[in-house]
Amino acid sequence: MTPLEPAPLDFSEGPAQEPTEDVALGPGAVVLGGFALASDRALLAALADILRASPFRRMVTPGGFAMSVAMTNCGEAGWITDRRGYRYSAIDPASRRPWPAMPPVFAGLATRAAEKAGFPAFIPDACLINHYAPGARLSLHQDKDEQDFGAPIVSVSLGLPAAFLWGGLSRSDRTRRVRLVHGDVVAWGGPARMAFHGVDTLQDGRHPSTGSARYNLTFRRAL
Ligand code: MD3
Ligand code: FE
Repeated sequence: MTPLEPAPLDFSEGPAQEPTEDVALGPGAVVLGGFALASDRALLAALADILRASPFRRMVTPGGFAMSVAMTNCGEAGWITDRRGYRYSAIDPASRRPWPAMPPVFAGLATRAAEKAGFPAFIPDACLINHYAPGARLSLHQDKDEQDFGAPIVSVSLGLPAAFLWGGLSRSDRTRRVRLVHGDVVAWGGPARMAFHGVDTLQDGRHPSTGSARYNLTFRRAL
């Protein structure tokens, strides 16, 4: 091919998106850019199966407000909130059945990401699945409903991009905005485990794999 000739278009294989760089957010927190890209189809197919048994629902906070983010879970334990408080439950209160099992493609990705981030032998027992429609947000909080803060947390972003807010160990510490795109994986542990964090209001958009939605899979050791 002569140098000035355009490359032929070929949609038959290869990534639709180039992975971004890995970035350390600080001690114990790293963004693995595009780490989930190679598994995105398998992750979304497994998610569709989970949703048949335990659909997304907007849970109510102890204060009585419906969250803007819709949630479901898979694994041995699922994070829930209602008027009685925040906690983990082995039973989906909507189906009154156990949460769907954690698909091997979910657990395998979480273990490999944690390993790459320097947290070996991470076996998650809980996966909270968040659904953001445009306008949804998650206000600044700490994840502190788990038994053992020694285990890391792994989060997988799918679909529309979001601005992740990354703070410090006090609520009043200043926050950094970190853009997370489809396929990005973040692992947090050690000194970063109790950091305040949130997700800014999701902007309108369309993603080829998810339409007008962002999904986040959060893998934790809850029990
Ligand atoms: C930083 N979800 O569900 S996990 C949540 O994009 C939640 O939906 C985010 O925060 C989302 O609780 C992604 C990001 C996360 C999780 C745990 C952390 C960030 C963290 C623990 C310490 C520091
Ligand atoms: Fe959180």
